[in-house]
Amino acid sequence: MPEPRETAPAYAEPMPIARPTASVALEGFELRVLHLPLVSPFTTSFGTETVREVIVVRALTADGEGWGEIVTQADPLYSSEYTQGAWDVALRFLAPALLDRPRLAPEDVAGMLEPFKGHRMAKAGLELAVLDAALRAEGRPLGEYLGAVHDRVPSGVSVGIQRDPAALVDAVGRYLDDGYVRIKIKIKPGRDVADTAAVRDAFGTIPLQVDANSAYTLADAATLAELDRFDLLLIEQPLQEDDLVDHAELARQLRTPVCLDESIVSDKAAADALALGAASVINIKAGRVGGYLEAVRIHDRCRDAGVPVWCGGMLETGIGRAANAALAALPGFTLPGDVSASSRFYTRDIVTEPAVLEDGHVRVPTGPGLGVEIDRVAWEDFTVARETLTR
Ligand code: OSB
Ligand code: MG
Repeated sequence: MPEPRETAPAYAEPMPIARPTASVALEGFELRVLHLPLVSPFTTSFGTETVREVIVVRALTADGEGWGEIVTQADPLYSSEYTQGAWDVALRFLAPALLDRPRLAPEDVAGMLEPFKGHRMAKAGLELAVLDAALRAEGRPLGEYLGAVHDRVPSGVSVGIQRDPAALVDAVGRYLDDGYVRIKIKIKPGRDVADTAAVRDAFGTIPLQVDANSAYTLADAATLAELDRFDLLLIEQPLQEDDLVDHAELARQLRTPVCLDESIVSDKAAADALALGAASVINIKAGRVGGYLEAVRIHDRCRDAGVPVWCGGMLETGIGRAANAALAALPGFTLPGDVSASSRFYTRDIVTEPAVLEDGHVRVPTGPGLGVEIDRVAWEDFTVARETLTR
């Protein structure tokens, strides 16, 4: 008989990281809410953003600092998490739990935060800051730590819903001119078939996919099946977050591969989705699943199962984008991710060398930790709230 549950539930995989870091002596966390203006409004089925509100985490340790990013948005429209909720839970529960110990290793963070339900984006941002601090102290790049096998990754771009299909074609044309190797367009009911047709007709056989951000129900299956004729790479999250069974039913009715984003909140959710046939592709976002270590577990699972994955994005600053590039360089990321250049969203970023597009690719940073340095002036200029907790 198995022992009563003491360490991990039965579905947990062994720690995937080949070589863990040394522990750090955590002394404090500084959290800041930043407001970064977007180069242009970003519209999805759930709303329009003109300013990226984000929480930047600075871990303070005896051996130096580390940086993380909590990728919640201002409103709980993509998922239940939102900035003020993440701010509250991080300051009230998560950071104090981590500060309770004299030393901790990045690999311990998720387990220490597990008693607190949900709030995965908040947990991911704290874990990344601790991980960055530990790796910087060892002079070791995040990509190497996670298991990256490429020094650059192909760059796809997520294009928001535009005024009309003609404006969408203009926007997509500009990104293709920039060199992006894959286009994703956002869709919603009433802005799906015609928008997709316009892009397919204008640009021929480009790698193209659509993202519904859970705007449909199974009753819309006939409309979604009309997208089959456009030879899309995939359709991303057509139904609600908790609709795994309906996604499996929809997948049987579509020729277009179904990819899940919002539904995949953990490695366990990924295992369930694959078992049910709810997804044949998975979008991995570290924030959504509670951190980069959980993201690697999902990558490993999908790779073993022969299921392609790609790296999603949450309009990250240069902090999260650097980490995403490292993650996207793992071998199972066989589809281009939403790892676009900083200039896709920002004229001014908070790192000194924001990611640029080179021949349709983004470089995986090679410096210690995230491999990017914070632009302290920009960080300061964009700050709208700050709080520091110490041991
Ligand atoms: O569904 O992938 C999504 C941005 C915010 C919230 C959800 C999503 C997105 C994107 C942007 O599509 C991807 C990016 O950061 O480049
Ligand atoms: Mg998505």
